[in-house]
Amino acid sequence: MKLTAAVFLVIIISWAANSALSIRFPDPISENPDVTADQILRTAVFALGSFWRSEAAFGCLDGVVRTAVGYAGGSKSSPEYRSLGDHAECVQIEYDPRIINFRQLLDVFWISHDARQVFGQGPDVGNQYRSIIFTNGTEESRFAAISKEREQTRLKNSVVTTQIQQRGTFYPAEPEHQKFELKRNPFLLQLIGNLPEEELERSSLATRLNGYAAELCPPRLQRQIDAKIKDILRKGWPILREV
Ligand code: MHO
Repeated sequence: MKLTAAVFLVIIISWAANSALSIRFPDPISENPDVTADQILRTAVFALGSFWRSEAAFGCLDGVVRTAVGYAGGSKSSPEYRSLGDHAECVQIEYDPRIINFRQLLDVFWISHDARQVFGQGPDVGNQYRSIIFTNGTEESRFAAISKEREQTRLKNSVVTTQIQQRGTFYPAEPEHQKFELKRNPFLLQLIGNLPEEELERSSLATRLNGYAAELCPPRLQRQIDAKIKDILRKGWPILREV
């Protein structure tokens, strides 16, 4: 069952009341990077509207190790949020190809936005919200083209606006845009030990919780994380190490 806002509030209040005197602020967790796994990781980049949401949409998937938001697809060098020129807001996904593949990421790409929308996405208007699949040439371009055709067939009379582009430079966005959904939730941030920015950006746990905070994890995982959080609160040791 999904944790409702009311339940969440009650938990926070009782947690604060019960443990006001006993909260310990643990040292930040340093995740031991798995070097062998890191070597086989692949990277994908997609543009599908506001990068806050895009990052959250991919964060919960099994096999996604970490995500980052940034700018790509344009020509301006050193883009920034307030002056991104002709770039699009993008999410960069590092994934373990033994667990998830590019085609499965494409499936998530299509269901996470409306590729028919011209010059925007949802309420967000502008060229920076356009839909793009970046590929490394090779078979990724073929998979992208096939999936776009499939989407076009599915949507019949509307035009799928998604562009397929060779991947160029990905410019990481400013820290305040990274894991934005998670950062909106100080309770969750504290639950994982208030990691410093660089650790937060590299953390697989933060990547998942960013999706959880936006309620974009598959329902089974949302429930699983709800249960873990409840359990932690019950035990009174407010730290979450993995989900
Ligand atoms: N609708 C969003 C867009 C943010 S975005 C990262 C807003 O609240 O401004 O472009």
